[in-house]
Amino acid sequence: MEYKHSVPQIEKQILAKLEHGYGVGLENATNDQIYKSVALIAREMMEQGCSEFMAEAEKTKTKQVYYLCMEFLLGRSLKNTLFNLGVENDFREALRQMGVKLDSLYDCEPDAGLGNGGLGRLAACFMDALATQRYPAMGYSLCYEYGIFRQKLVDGWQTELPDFWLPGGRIWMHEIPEKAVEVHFRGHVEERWHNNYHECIHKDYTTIMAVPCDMYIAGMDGKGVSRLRLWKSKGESFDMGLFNSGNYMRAMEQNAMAESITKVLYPEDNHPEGKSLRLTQQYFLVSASIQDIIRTHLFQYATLDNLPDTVAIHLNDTHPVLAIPELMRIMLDECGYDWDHAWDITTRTVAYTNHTVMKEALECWSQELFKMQLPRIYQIVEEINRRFCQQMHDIGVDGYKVGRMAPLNDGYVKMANLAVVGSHSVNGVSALHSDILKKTVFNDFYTEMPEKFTNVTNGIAHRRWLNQSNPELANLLTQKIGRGYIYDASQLKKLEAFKDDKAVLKELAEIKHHNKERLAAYIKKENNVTVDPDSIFDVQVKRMHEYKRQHLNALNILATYLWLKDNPNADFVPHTYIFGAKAAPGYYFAKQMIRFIYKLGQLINNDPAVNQKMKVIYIEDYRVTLAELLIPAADISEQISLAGTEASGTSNMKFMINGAVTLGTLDGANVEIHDSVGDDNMLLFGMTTPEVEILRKDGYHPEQIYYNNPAVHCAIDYMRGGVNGVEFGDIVHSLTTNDPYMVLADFDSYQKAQGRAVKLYRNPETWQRMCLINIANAGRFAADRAIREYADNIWHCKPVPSSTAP
Ligand code: DL6
Repeated sequence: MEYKHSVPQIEKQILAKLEHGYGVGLENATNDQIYKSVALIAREMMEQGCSEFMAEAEKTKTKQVYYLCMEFLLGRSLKNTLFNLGVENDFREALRQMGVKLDSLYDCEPDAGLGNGGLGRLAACFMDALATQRYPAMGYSLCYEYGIFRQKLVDGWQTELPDFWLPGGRIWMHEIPEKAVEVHFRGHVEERWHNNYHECIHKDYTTIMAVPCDMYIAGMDGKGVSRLRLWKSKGESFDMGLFNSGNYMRAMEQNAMAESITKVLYPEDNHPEGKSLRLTQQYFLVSASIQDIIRTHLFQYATLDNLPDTVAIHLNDTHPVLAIPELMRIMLDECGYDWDHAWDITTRTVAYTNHTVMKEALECWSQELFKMQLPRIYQIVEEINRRFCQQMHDIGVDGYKVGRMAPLNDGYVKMANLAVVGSHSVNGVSALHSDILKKTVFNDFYTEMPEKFTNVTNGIAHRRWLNQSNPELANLLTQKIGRGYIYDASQLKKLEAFKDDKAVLKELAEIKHHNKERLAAYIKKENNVTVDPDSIFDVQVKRMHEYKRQHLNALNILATYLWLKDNPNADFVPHTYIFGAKAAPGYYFAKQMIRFIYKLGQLINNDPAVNQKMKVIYIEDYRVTLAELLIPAADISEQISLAGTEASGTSNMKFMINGAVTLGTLDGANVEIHDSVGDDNMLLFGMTTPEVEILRKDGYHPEQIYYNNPAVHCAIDYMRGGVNGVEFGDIVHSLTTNDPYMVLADFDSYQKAQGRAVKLYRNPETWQRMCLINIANAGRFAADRAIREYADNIWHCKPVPSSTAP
């Protein structure tokens, strides 16, 4: 597919879209109309590219990847699309000639915030890597009308506003009503013998229609394009019977209930809501997707016997795990397979990735609720459970262990157990995390079926997070090491040859400074605070969660502030601490953490005794588009979770590739970052995972640290008295009594690492060398590499052959 058009052709296309879509000429068009016209051209290019690519995949019988995930945190699409299709400059020029700035159109696009954080952003990065490497892939998710809420801080307290993104986002979607499928809920199952055949018939169910709305993600140079199919819920049809009998409200209600399924994204990260609507969403996603997959497959092959050889279905976390019983249901009830054959096909087709070891994040559903909502699926899960337990007993596994592994236990459906039982592969998302899974969460399974377990360390779409977000740095890299790294991030390693090149180090410093100026301007506009681009930009952006320990960072800031008040003439390197994070709306403690940081900012930013040296900024409504502004401007990347709690982290990789130095614990993928850059190029601190375990076992007493560490003592006492007029008793109580994430235990080590950072920063050349070494070693954290590992080791699939692929 040729995406290139001449500048006059582009101009003509835009004018045509304006006229046909909005009935306006350029002179009367709003920026929003121009944005939508350009977006539509870009979408149509991808649509065309995608159908050509899929046709090639079909012709060559290339194995297809289906990636099921409740979240795809796409952010904006316009810049990514124009960049990847290699047409950004031509569009920029065409628009310039029309008197329009392309960058101002970028700002018209809302973020597609169809996810909470790392999990959803990973899925989006993977779509890019799949397309770039020409693996035919389809993502499946839900078309939430409201994405992740917009965060508004009211005197530091998070309030949530609805994110109605569709007015600006719908332009990227192609709704295909003729491909809608039915999803059945509730009702009951009748069993009967028919022609010597045991039949299960699901009756009196409620039907919800799933309508596909397709989006596209172009790979680099557009040689592959991934499709993301988002299901929108709709009532079966308007019930005219009810309406005509005067029951207007009931008729309306039924439709509204159906549409509520995909109304809003659940805003919990690492902590699922056990609400029935969430279970409904999960089944709605998997039933529609599995039906769609089977329909497509049967159309091409007319049998499901070869499903595992031609299709890989990937479950991103446990949220879409009902795909396993759904696939079984269709094979048993609709395609006439017997259990053993259907089970063999299912387990060889499905693979599962775990994304968390947090106990509270392992999903369980009450059997009662499950049975009522999904009676036929429940029967199938019961049978999976019965056979699995039988099989384990038969090979002599002890009863307690079988109980712990069972998909049904203690009145609950245990989704992670169902995932492991029904998949051929289970992976964690960093080396450490995969190891922890084997040793703890899935140890019972690991000892019985070790061959299922593997690791794929996460990766990021480096073209978005480096080339598009940090174009100056990308230009420097291209000048020094060529364009190869754009396709093969491991080539970033070539940059290491410049680690002692003073001119290159100086250029790196200048680029960082420009990015810091850009961020400072944003902070001035949004927060009305002036920050100094010559100060250290120390950034922690991610979801607000106790295990991520933003309060460790904040406690150190408070201790530093108190110290500086006592030592006003100290030689202090100016420091700007920047935070951005949303908390789950019902997570009260996390909301208090936000307020603590916000109040700390008010205290420090308004204190003339220190505010030329320290600033604390809370960036409201952190989202993908803001990450693209913040990450390239960071000097220090805060990755300070308690060892053994963060599965991988991916912002750590984004910061690294933008030349920030990681100040972090040996947790998640930080361990591999440390392996890549070594002690000298990372600011390591804190306990290791085994040390955390030992301390827990031996008995952890945070109050002793409070009494013995003067900096901790002063800071906590200050908090007790109130920070800018607000007391934070819950945080103080938590830290000094049980301190579940061992903030105080790691405090001293954290403070020392901060001290080392400042010392190193004082010498610009030393610091820039560290930055350069981080960039040069970030290649292994590309999503392209992660996808190749999934393809080679889990999905066993190959790219669509192409004579022109780079
Ligand atoms: O794997 C993507 C991302 C990891 O980088 C984070 O470390 C991890 O916390 C996150 N996990 C989740 C789990 N959510 N649920 N359930 O978001 O996954």
